Amino acid sequence: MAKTTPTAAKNLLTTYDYINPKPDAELVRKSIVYKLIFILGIDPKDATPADWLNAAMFAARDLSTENFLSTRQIHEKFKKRTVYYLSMEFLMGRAFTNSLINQDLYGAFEQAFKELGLNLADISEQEADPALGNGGLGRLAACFLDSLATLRVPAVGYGIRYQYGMFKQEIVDGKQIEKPDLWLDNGMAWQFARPAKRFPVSFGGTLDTSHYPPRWKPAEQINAVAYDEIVPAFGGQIANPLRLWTAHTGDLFNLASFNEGDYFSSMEAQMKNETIANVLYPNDATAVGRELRLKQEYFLVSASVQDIIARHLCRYDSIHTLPEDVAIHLNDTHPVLAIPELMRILIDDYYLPFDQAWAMCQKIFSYTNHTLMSEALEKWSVDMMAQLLPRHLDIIYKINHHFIENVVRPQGYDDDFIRRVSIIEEGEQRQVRMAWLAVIASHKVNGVAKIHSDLMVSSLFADFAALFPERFTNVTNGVTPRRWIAVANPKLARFLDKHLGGSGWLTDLNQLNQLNKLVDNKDIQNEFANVKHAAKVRLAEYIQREMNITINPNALFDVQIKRIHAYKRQSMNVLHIVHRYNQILNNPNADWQPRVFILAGKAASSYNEAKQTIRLINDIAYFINHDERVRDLIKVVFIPNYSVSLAELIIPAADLSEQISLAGKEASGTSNMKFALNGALTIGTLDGANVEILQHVGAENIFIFGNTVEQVQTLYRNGYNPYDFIDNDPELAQVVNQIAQGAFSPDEPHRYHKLMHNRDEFQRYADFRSYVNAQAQVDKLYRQPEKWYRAALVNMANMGYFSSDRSIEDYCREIWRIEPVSEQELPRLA
Ligand code: T68
Repeated sequence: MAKTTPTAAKNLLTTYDYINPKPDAELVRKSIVYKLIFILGIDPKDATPADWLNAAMFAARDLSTENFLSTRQIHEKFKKRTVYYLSMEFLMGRAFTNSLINQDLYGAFEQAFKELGLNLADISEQEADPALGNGGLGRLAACFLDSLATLRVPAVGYGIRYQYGMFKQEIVDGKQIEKPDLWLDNGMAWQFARPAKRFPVSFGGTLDTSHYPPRWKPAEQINAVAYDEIVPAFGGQIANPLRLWTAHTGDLFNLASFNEGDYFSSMEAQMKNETIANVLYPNDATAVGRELRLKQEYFLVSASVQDIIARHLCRYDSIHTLPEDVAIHLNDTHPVLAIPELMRILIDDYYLPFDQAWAMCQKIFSYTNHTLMSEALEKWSVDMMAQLLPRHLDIIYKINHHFIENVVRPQGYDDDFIRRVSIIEEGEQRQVRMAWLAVIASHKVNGVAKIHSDLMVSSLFADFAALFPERFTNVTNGVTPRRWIAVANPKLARFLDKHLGGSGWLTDLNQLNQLNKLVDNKDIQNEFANVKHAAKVRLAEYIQREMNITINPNALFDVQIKRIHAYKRQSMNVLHIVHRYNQILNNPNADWQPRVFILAGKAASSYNEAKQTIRLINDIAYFINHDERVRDLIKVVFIPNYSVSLAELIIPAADLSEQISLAGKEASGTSNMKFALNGALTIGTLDGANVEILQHVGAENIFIFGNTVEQVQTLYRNGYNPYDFIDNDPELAQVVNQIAQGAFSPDEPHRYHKLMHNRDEFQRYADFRSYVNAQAQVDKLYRQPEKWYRAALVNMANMGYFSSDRSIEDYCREIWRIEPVSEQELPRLA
């Protein structure tokens, strides 16, 4: 295409003539109305709020498109080495408000809507929240894209455009019901369809090994078609792409059944393949091993690797320069098939010798591990892979052979060691260990918090750390202050602007440090308390409106929002709530600190224990909220359908952040950072990034409790017995018995028997007493507002380190070796 473009047209974009300088409210209003009429074909007098939103999103998209296209030009002109971030999940959250804030257009749009007799905030609420991810891992990817753009790092995100994202959660009679999430139903104005960007992805068939390289004759083929989402930098001229692939029935007639003239069965097979990108697997932290999931993973990486190579060949005429031009990052093991896919293309299509292709791969790939839990480690059966991806399996065997013979054996390791590090796990059913493949192929492997990276090296990857000690590193996670303060908590943003002398903190979060000087100032404490109170009122109104539950904004808001999982111990939170309830009934006239317990989160649809936990929370909420003896001293609220946009509403309103996973199990956590950044105090274990938050805020400003990793391991080693703890703590025993015997489920007394009397894999009972004691400290501090708000300010002041900008700088320096676009490389504005 490019070759046929006339020279005059080629130069059009470099001049920046169209949109810049920045539009005022009048221009914005005209643009919105224009989009409504001429793009959407809707008469303004008939337009619904959703129509206005779509029109406004088109108008806003226009304003970042020039940056988006010129960024691409800069990258090409200066041949910028680029990082490609491959992830099965991107939890971007709503795009509209974020794009207005990042481009400093919020005021103009607000005014424009005012002139139209509409309210920008209400219109923004119309936007669907694209939930193309499960939880922390997907949201981390979204924070990273924001930071990559803002830091002007040449980067492309690659993911899947699931037609159905994370399911919509409804609560019916206390139970989770899953409904499809129709995020595309109102259109998706923010994405560009790229019908011309398509790559064939093949599956199945046979491998003819009588040639070298062997010939893969696939049985099925489908096209991956791109949609590009603009990721605008904050305040800058840069915008990077997030490229999401959909599956389309191809016009590829080289398949067996077409050749045999069996049109309908061929079409049927193709239609089945179109379902590849239909739905996100809602399994957080559990491997599923389903064929469709393997197909999805291959679909993502095959399209992405082909695209990366095509982009490279636009700039360079040789495939050999790929490692200088390209870094590919694997977000967990889900995209690990990119390794054998790149090998396949280099060997089969470019005729590179195995060793040369392998050396290139080892320069190109890096991998982040997000969990040490064995049930979450991806393994694919050799049989399934042989069926679906015979050439890739063949390459994996060759990689394994090369690794064992050239790396392991020469160092004198024994057969037992070799069995442990082999990519192929032997057993009744042979399995491909994806994490092993990732480690062997990558030049860097990182964990997501210090404690996690240390454990990774001493446990999961200990054998590999002996082989390649320099390969392992840590990059502690971070969160973007643009979304988690500017978008989520505008009042806090104004507060910070005022006391930090401008909005520089938004791109240099260490400036929050200056707050340290102000934490004893009573006026500032009060001002912050007012910001917090306003956020609590806003959340209380939502809860009143949506759930018809009245909560008191003056109570302490105690919040645990995250996926429901046994290791995160929502049920330990429940033990404390019931214990507190008992104490209040025993001693109704004591001076109790009123609390609202707020929980939210989804349970994987096949995870029974997590679903029972949701039901327990709701049963207890119903029971306690209706017990008049408790008055307003405890309220329990389970907010349905947790999402990024709900997090934006809840986090600013939290006083207390519950980060209570069993030590050693939560790789990092990222909501812990968002809460502290919004001035909540943490009650938490020495797990994940809590450990580093403690180091940054100081022990007086955080409530740490529970066993350490070492203590947890000792308990396991000695044969952990939950009754050692239940039988020695009468108050705990009372709580366990109440729940197990139906005090909160009188219609079905045994409903929670199993949940309470299981083997307590995550040692809730061992940590219970220490947790309850820490909760008493929380009450005590909250009753001294000066001390509480001082501590809250100290937390905020010391969160600079937890900006995703810092994480991305670490990745660029230590892992990807990527330079951002410099000031000089930016085009000069007309
Ligand atoms: C999370 N992992 C970690 N996994 O649990 C959390 N898994 O500690 C960490 O802060 C975060 O990653 C970012 O590093 C996940 O969220 C998943 O969502 C997931 C999805 C599919 C399969 C397995």
